[in-house]
Amino acid sequence: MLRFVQSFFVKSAVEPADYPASAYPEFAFAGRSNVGKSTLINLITDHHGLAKTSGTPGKTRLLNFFLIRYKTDDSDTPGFLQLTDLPGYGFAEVSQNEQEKWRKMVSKYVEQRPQLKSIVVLVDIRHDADKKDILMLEMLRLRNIDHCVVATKSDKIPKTKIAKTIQTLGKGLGLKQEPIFAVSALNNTGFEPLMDWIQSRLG
Ligand SMILES: Nc1nc2c(ncn2[C@@H]2O[C@H](COP(=O)(O)OP(=O)(O)OP(=O)(O)O)[C@@H](O)[C@H]2O)c(=O)[nH]1
Ligand SMILES: [Mg+2]
Repeated sequence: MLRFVQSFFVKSAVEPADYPASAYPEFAFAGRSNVGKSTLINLITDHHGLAKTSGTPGKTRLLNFFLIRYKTDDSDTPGFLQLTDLPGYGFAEVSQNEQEKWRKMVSKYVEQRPQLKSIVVLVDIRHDADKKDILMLEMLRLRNIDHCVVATKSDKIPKTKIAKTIQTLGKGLGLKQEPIFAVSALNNTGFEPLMDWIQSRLG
């Protein structure tokens, strides 16, 4: 099993020139604002308050880079990777201009970050497949960027409905090979398959 044993906030950035230099594989978290990206980062790093979270959509407006020291059961030697908390998309009160800024920030990141290994796209388990998420996933497929989907807030629906719901959601999102995992930060459940998936991406 993959375990994150230490985590540090490195910096926030908008422009590629300001991204932190890093030789480590990087995993980014994308999704609608308020879906739970920052909460997920805090949970898998077991580091409360590492990424700032909020009930108000639009908390994360910059790219936030985190450095992680990890261990796996297979090796005594620790390894390093980076996580990136991407600004959320799709909240209502945002101007056209802000949306364009967001689009540029994220497309520059995926184009100009060679360390980027994979993107975890978060969706809310309670909602049907959303246009903005579908567009995000299409962009990743077109650019050949490895990715998976995490359905957050699974505590909000009955346990017995989780499997069926993510299956339907995956279809609606047009997923083919890509896996979809259900997680709950509230109950701290469902994270193991995601951690296994990340581990499988570490060379
Ligand atoms: N019930 C429940 N609430 C959650 C879960 N994950 C996140 N939340 C709540 O959802 C809200 C938004 O979480 P954030 O992690 O700040 O969301 P975000 O995706 O980082 O949002 P932006 O920074 O605006 O893009 C917070 O109030 C969290 O406590 C979950 O699994 N279950
Ligand atoms: Mg956030």
